[in-house]
Amino acid sequence: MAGSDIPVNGTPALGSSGAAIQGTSAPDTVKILIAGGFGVGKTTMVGSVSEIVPLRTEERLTCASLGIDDLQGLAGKTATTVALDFGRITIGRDLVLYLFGTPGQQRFWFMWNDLAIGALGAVVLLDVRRPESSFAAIDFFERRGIPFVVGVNGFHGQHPYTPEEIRESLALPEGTQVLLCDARERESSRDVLIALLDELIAASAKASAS
Ligand SMILES: Nc1nc2c(ncn2[C@@H]2O[C@H](COP(=O)(O)OP(=O)(O)OP(=O)(O)O)[C@@H](O)[C@H]2O)c(=O)[nH]1
Ligand SMILES: [Mg+2]
Repeated sequence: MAGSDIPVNGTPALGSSGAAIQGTSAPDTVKILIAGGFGVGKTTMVGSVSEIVPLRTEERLTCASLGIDDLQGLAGKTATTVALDFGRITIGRDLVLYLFGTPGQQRFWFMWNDLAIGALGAVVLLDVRRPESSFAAIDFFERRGIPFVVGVNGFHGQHPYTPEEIRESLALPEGTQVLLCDARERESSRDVLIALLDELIAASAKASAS
């Protein structure tokens, strides 16, 4: 992990965005999950957008996973997340997002409850070729009332469906944001996070108005 400025007990260390060192107030920090099914590009997204070298907990996929992990369409995949990914991105001068990528394989889903503690929102990433692999993730956040946006990772840069078609086919609640993206591209991943932030701000404004 690229080290010294990793938060301890949820508090950003001095200098994580520079604000504390300059004597101004510390930045706000927000915990975001990057979730979704097996091999949809979660680790790739955290890595593309993080401004620190991300922490990864990946293990090699070996023949022991044959018959357990469905690698259809994932010919180049050699490793899988067994605990979490961790990255960080600073938005503007006073907002730091801590990004936690979840493990995708069903046998590790028990960790999602712990990873979700304190999370304000989530990106549910899906592989446009296998959207069903992220159904459980959508269900997870819907049940807990955690705001989320859907990032559609067009593997090989292909987006055969419009956001509206995807929203309908997933029967997502009205207003759920669906964004076409490329998890390998920093700007594309950042745009998905900004859409989620807009969602969180709107949810917070709605809550204070009621
Ligand atoms: N062509 C292409 N490959 C991608 C894209 N996103 C991810 N990959 C590749 O697909 C494989 C799976 O990506 P990961 O980021 O490991 O997916 P993951 O969701 O973290 O996987 P798990 O942790 O095992 O659930 C890797 O080999 C990536 O390099 C994409 O948009 N296009
Ligand atoms: Mg991963």
